[in-house]
Amino acid sequence: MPAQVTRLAALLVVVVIAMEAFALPADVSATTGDRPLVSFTAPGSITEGEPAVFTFRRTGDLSDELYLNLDFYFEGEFLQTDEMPEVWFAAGEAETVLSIPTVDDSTPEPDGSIGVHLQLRYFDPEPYDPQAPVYLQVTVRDND
Ligand SMILES: [Ca+2]
Ligand SMILES: [Ca+2]
Repeated sequence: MPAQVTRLAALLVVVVIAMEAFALPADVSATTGDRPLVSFTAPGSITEGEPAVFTFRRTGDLSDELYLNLDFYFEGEFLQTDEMPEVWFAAGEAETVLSIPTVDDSTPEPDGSIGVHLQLRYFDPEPYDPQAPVYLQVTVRDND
């Protein structure tokens, strides 16, 4: 084998070893510091009468319950109730769902929206980091 090819092969081995040294275990890349990461999803729109379903997921240590810090923004007259429930992960759960019911009335009206802002929580007892996007808005379409 020509000397240049041998040197190139040796260099490639060094590069591969270096890349492995910098590769992060999967569970480290999924957390920021020691706080768990929380993310959520929601449909872009629903029709009045359907629930607006927000699905939250967390990574990291699942052994404790984790309460979420949420802000709500509403536009239009679609809600069954203004009282929004607490949302939390039970111990051992990686996923939890917030389902906000809407009313199928008979009033023609403009489309509205339900927005949820997932806030950071720095401090004990249950700190976590929200993962972008931290604000999701579901359009509520009128059907009258
Ligand atoms: Ca209706
Ligand atoms: Ca309506």
